[in-house]
Amino acid sequence: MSRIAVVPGSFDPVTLGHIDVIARAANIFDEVHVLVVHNPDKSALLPLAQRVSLLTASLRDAGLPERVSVHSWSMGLLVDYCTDVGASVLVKGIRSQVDVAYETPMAIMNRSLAGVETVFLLPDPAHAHVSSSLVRQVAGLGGDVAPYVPRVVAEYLSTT
Ligand code: COD
Repeated sequence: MSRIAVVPGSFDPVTLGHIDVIARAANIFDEVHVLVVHNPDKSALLPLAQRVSLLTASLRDAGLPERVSVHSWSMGLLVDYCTDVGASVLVKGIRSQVDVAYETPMAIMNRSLAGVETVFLLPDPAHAHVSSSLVRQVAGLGGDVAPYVPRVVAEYLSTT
């Protein structure tokens, strides 16, 4: 039986930290659905469709296999998406104790709601300080974000 994992996120925008976690997930699971989720707690910089398109181009440029696919979700619980596509695992990246505190209650809730387990992956230390919010801040203040994001994202941000 093929094991499907979902890697969810806001990806606003996708960073090299995200790509690292997605590549690690692809090394473990048969199929990986990278899910761009509308997070009502955050006001997004990029529209959902733009985030999907930058993520798709970034994964292609990173040479990830076709069993890694990009989807979007804005209709309710994350575990409903997992149930719909037959995924039993969510994959999250853990950069710090702050991520642990944020992700732990959600992981327990998702297991309780639908039996979906969460696997936490540790990042490459080279990307552990990178977040979409810092990238947005640096780009907004005119700094160079090229070391932290895929090439297509750096190009996109430099023209907006
Ligand atoms: N290195 C490693 N991992 C990283 C890095 C990095 N540099 N940057 C980000 N990550 C990880 C994050 O820890 C996270 O796991 C993932 O990548 C996505 O990060 P973001 O910032 O794009 O996305 P978030 O944190 O805004 O998450 C959005 C979600 C919708 C996934 C989240 O809010 C969530 O799981 N919501 C649950 C909705 C739900 O169903 N709630 C009810 C039951 S809990």
